[in-house]
Amino acid sequence: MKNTTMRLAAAGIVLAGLAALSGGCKGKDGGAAAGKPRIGFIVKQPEEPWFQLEWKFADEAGAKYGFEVVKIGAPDGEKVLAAIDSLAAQGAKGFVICTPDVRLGPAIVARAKSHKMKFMAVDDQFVGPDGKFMTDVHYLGISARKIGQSVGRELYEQMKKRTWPAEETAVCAVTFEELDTARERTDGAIEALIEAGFPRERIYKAPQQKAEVEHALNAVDVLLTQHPEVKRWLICGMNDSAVMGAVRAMESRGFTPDTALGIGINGTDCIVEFEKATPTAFYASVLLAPRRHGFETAEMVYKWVTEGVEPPLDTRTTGILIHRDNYKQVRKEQGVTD
Ligand code: FCA
Repeated sequence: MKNTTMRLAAAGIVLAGLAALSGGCKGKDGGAAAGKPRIGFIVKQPEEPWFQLEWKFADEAGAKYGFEVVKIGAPDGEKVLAAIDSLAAQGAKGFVICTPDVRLGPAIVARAKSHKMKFMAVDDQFVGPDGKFMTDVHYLGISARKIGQSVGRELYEQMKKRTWPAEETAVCAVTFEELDTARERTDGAIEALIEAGFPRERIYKAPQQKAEVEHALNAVDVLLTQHPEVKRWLICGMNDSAVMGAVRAMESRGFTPDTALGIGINGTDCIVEFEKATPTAFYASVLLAPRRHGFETAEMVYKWVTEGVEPPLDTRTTGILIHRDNYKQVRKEQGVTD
């Protein structure tokens, strides 16, 4: 796992390097060599299928309007600022960013301003020095609490359908509370479970230190050690990776789809689970709208820098529940086939 993460992080660095290199061949306009306008698309975790899909759909916007998308993986603040400089050097007039840390917001705004660049935040909303959202920064994200609530409701429904006795069952919420969009999702799920009638005292949080499968696995392993009495688990988390980590931790303690049930969010990173010959405890996911997050943000920034059309300040997207039996069909309908 570690090796894969490191290789992928290295790939991010290579991407950033390539982007910087291609800045060397500027055209007369100070922009792209081929005369195509450039838009940057910076993401915090280039190894996540979610972000790869955003890039893919941004490229589709580029193909439609005739601009080039410079894709950069930036897992920390230093790389983010270097990426913005590199984009400016390549003549890009704007970019889309999912920042690795929402508290970098003010630094990103300042750096973009210094290069007179327009930009939008995607997925993770910037937070100012006062701890409040920077609502003056254009943003497209998900309706996090509502999506979380739909996960909670479905977990409860499935528990009833399987006639699992509530007194033998507990909830494992893999949390990442320092990121608002993540906290809203797990809070929403917990809220809906309680509202449906699940006993509050058997809802346990497993805080992950980083939003990665391996960290979710470790956090849940600790929780399982603390609660050997629990016979059945309902699992929620901020995204597919969180729930996949939990499922792996449960499997190694002997839990199966008959005793554990997880629902993710993203609907993009979990496809491997659905493709396994035998069902796993990863029961379902909420498929978000990567096409809107990738295509529309790139399109909006492009129109902003070329036609002066300012994007809406705040756009929220929704999701659709997918599972083994319908994921191919729904993804096709939503235009999310890889
Ligand atoms: C965050 C998460 C991603 C995805 C996105 C919409 O950035 O890290 O996995 O869920 O929100």
